[in-house]
Amino acid sequence: MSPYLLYLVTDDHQDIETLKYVVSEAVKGGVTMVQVREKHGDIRAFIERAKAVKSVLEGTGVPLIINDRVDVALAVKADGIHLGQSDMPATIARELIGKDMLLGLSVENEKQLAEAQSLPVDYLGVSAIFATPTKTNTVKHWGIDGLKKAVEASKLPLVAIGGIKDSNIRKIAETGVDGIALVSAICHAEDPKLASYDLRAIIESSTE
Ligand code: TZP
Ligand code: MG
Repeated sequence: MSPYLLYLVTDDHQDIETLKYVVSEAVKGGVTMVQVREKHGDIRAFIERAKAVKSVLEGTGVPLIINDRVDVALAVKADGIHLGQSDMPATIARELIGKDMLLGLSVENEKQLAEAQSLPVDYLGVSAIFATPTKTNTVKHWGIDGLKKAVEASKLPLVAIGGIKDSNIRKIAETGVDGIALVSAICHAEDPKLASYDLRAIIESSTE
């Protein structure tokens, strides 16, 4: 099983208690990786929330990934870091984090996908598959066909993100992508554990 299979990305609008609840339930439901994504608070709040998620993940075997900030990832001793195209360059990040921490990078077009193949990263986030209210400054919507082409073109593992939910996740899984990352389909679900369980079941049944 790919470690990226069902990849929860947290919602920075949820308070810390909700954040812990969602992560805890999502892990019980079968998410395989968790990224703490903070776009609004300051660094202190980011560290506090990352530590809270880390304590929830302790002993579960589910890796903790930090979005954007290498300093926060190092400060909380996370398992990895996920960078965007305007964050610290991947080569510099790799020097700082060492060879063992996971490093992910978002690619927003074919040129970035091609360039990323020679970077010292572990996986690529294909952003965004569909338009989504969760992130409105997306550059391109790859769609299913674009994602299929990306899977063919990439030797690095790919994680699809953006607008993925129960009604379209099967089609995404069928492209051969290594993982699927979601915010609202899990964070805003009435029952994040059940949502995670159901989403994972769809992925696993479409890749058998
Ligand atoms: N990067 C590209 S789209 C996105 C991120 C962080 C948001 C995905 O959120 P949702 O709610 O799963 O569409
Ligand atoms: Mg980012």
